[in-house]
Amino acid sequence: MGARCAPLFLLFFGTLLVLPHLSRGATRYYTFNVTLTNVTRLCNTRAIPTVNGKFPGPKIVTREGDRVVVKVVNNVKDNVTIHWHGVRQLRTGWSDGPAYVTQCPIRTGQSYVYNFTITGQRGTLFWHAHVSWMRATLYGPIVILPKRGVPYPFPKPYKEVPIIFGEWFNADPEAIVAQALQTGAGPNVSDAFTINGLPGPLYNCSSEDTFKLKVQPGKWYLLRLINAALNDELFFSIANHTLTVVDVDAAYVKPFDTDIVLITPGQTTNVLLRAKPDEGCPAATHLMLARPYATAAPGTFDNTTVAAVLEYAPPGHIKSLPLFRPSLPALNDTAFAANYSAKLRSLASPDYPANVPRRVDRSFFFTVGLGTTPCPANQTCQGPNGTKFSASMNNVSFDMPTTALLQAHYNNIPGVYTTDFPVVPLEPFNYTGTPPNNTNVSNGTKVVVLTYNTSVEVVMQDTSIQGAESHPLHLHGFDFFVVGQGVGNYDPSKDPAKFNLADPVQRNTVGVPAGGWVAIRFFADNPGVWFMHCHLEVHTSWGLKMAWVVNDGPLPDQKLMPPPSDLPKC
Ligand SMILES: *[C@@H]1O[C@H](CO)[C@@H](O)[C@H](O)[C@H]1NC(C)=O
Ligand SMILES: *[C@@H]1O[C@H](CO)[C@@H](O)[C@H](O)[C@H]1NC(C)=O
Ligand SMILES: *[C@@H]1O[C@H](CO)[C@@H](O)[C@H](O)[C@H]1NC(C)=O
Ligand SMILES: *[C@@H]1O[C@H](CO)[C@@H](O)[C@H](O)[C@H]1NC(C)=O
Ligand SMILES: *[C@@H]1O[C@H](CO)[C@@H](O)[C@H](O)[C@H]1NC(C)=O
Ligand SMILES: *[C@@H]1O[C@H](CO)[C@@H](O)[C@H](O)[C@H]1NC(C)=O
Ligand SMILES: *[C@@H]1O[C@H](CO)[C@@H](O)[C@H](O)[C@H]1NC(C)=O
Ligand SMILES: *[C@@H]1O[C@H](CO)[C@@H](O)[C@H](O)[C@H]1NC(C)=O
Ligand SMILES: *[C@@H]1O[C@H](CO)[C@@H](O)[C@H](O)[C@H]1NC(C)=O
Ligand SMILES: *[C@@H]1O[C@H](CO)[C@@H](O)[C@H](O)[C@H]1NC(C)=O
Ligand SMILES: *[C@@H]1O[C@H](CO)[C@@H](O)[C@H](O)[C@H]1NC(C)=O
Ligand SMILES: *[C@@H]1O[C@H](CO)[C@@H](O)[C@H](O)[C@H]1NC(C)=O
Ligand SMILES: [Cu+2]
Repeated sequence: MGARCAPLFLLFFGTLLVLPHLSRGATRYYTFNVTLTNVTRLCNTRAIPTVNGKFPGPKIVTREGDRVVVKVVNNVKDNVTIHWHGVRQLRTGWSDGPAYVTQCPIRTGQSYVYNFTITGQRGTLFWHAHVSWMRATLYGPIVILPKRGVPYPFPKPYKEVPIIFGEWFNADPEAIVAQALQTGAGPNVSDAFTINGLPGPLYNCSSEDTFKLKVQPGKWYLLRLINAALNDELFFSIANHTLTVVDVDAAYVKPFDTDIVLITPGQTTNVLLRAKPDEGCPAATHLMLARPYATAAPGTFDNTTVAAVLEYAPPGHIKSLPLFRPSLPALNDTAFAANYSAKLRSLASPDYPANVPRRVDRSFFFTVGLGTTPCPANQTCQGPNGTKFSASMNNVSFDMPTTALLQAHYNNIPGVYTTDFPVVPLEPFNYTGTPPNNTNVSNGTKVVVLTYNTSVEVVMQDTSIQGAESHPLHLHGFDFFVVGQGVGNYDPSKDPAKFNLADPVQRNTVGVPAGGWVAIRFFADNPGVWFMHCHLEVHTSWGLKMAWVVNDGPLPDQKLMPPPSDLPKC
């Protein structure tokens, strides 16, 4: 091309084609100052760890293709790390955040710069602390807009609103988990759920603390739902409004309408809400409610209901208007959960293809569930039958190392982990039938090592050893495709024939069905050490976690980056 034509070429392709798809993203800088801040909820004031004094924490707004740089300064007495939940972290595992997996904690008075790009993702994710139960108060939204000039594959919303669910404790969550791990019993449950940090009018002493969403008749709203609760999957519904699900875990889905959303801790769901047109809009206040989906015994989980308010602008006199409440499924409605999950499909369009692994190089079968460990000598324990609660995958309860796994991997430090995580259960049993009489689990710091770009299938099977329960399993460093799910025991001779390899939902957290199984597939195309764990924090604390080590590939852009110079030391 002659020089004469170049400006025209640049103008044409620059504005119309090159900019949206090939332009370098912007860099977004943030400082997260972790400090104690007095917050009052349910008439109870606590000095809680917050980021920049905000609860919930600040929203990160970015675009696909951007770089995000966050300097985290720890000014509380506890150790802190921050995890960018769902961000792929391609080759930047040092910025992933789980304590003792990819980094040592940021200690009091220290700081660490997280530095990563957003690649191939658009929608909603969130950030949260990833050490002990610090994420109880340290969490906030990550909004990922499409690249500049690229539209949503659905009507452009008039406004976008994060709706982040949390769990409020009147006591210090760190003391609660410490006590539970000491006694072996289940931890005290939370005192309220929150929407954008507020418990809403259905609790004692909290009606002032209600999130209100003012909407204009006829307009479209994009609600970015995030479940940042510690220990509970949630049903969510808005009275008299149908929601259209368009995106989960920062990947578009085939839109579908529903009155009720189910969202596990670690999941996000973008829904479109159309405010009623003027004519169809009754003078009324519509409650948005969320409460748990759980099959555990009553008393072992917080079964309360959080409420927020949808009100039409200009506001009427709210108190005198009729108040409509949505109805939610029963707390233990597993059939609803199964039907809802089955509706989620990847968009799988030419612009947003579903790159599902069709062949499988390595296939794994992991049991997930609760068990026990014997009470140490000289102690009395308050878990089942005088034992301590434990939790495991393939009967291995994960022992946290004291050196970060990624550092051990990168620097070839021996003795930190072993590479013998079982590929299948060592002692098969009827996983969803009468539990075996020995419920004791083993322990270790065991990982699975994968060659770069291996295509992986993992079938995760719930166990009924301490009661069948849904476990939201979260994989760091990857999105996976949910190719199958079912009730009872997975049948390797029949079930794979029913797998969906065309448009399975793509996500980073999936509920392993209570008394059932789920099959996921992914390409191990991200070198590093990647945590996989239940996102019910109580189960993670009990050991329901493991890690994948993905080796470098042969090419320069298939290798883990070197560690940053300010990486915290153990
Ligand atoms: C963090 O916040 C505390 C309390 O507001 C303040 O004293 C301190 O200067 C802040 N530090 C940074 C690095 O912003
Ligand atoms: C919280 O409030 C108490 C009582 O007013 C006060 O003593 C304490 O210094 C406050 N803490 C913080 C972190 O602001
Ligand atoms: C973030 O990482 C990029 C790529 O490694 C590097 O060029 C840049 O200097 C880093 N930024 C900061 C603030 O560390
Ligand atoms: C709103 O929903 C409630 C039940 O949740 C129902 O009783 C009421 O009639 C509905 N109102 C309108 C205007 O649809
Ligand atoms: C809710 O929890 C309370 C206290 O933990 C318990 O007494 C009650 O039976 C539970 N309700 C349901 C419907 O499970
Ligand atoms: C759900 O709980 C109710 C009340 O506790 C109980 O009657 C019912 O059998 C449970 N259903 C399932 C499917 O477990
Ligand atoms: C148990 O108690 C005995 C007697 O007090 C003591 O000698 C022993 O060290 C204790 N064992 C443990 C594991 O604490
Ligand atoms: C409880 O533990 C005792 C002693 O180890 C054992 O004999 C008993 O069978 C156990 N009961 C149950 C229900 O597991
Ligand atoms: C497993 O246990 C369930 C429930 O008791 C039973 O229905 C099923 O037949 C058992 N499966 C096998 C393979 O034994
Ligand atoms: C536990 O089960 C095994 C195998 O099913 C059996 O051999 C053993 O006797 C049982 N032990 C107890 C204490 O019931
Ligand atoms: C882990 O297993 C070892 C035996 O391999 C046992 O001595 C130890 O008590 C177990 N630790 C926990 C926390 O269960
Ligand atoms: C914080 O982390 C360091 C490094 O791993 C560890 O030595 C220390 O015990 C931790 N402090 C607390 C309060 O957990
Ligand atoms: Cu779990």
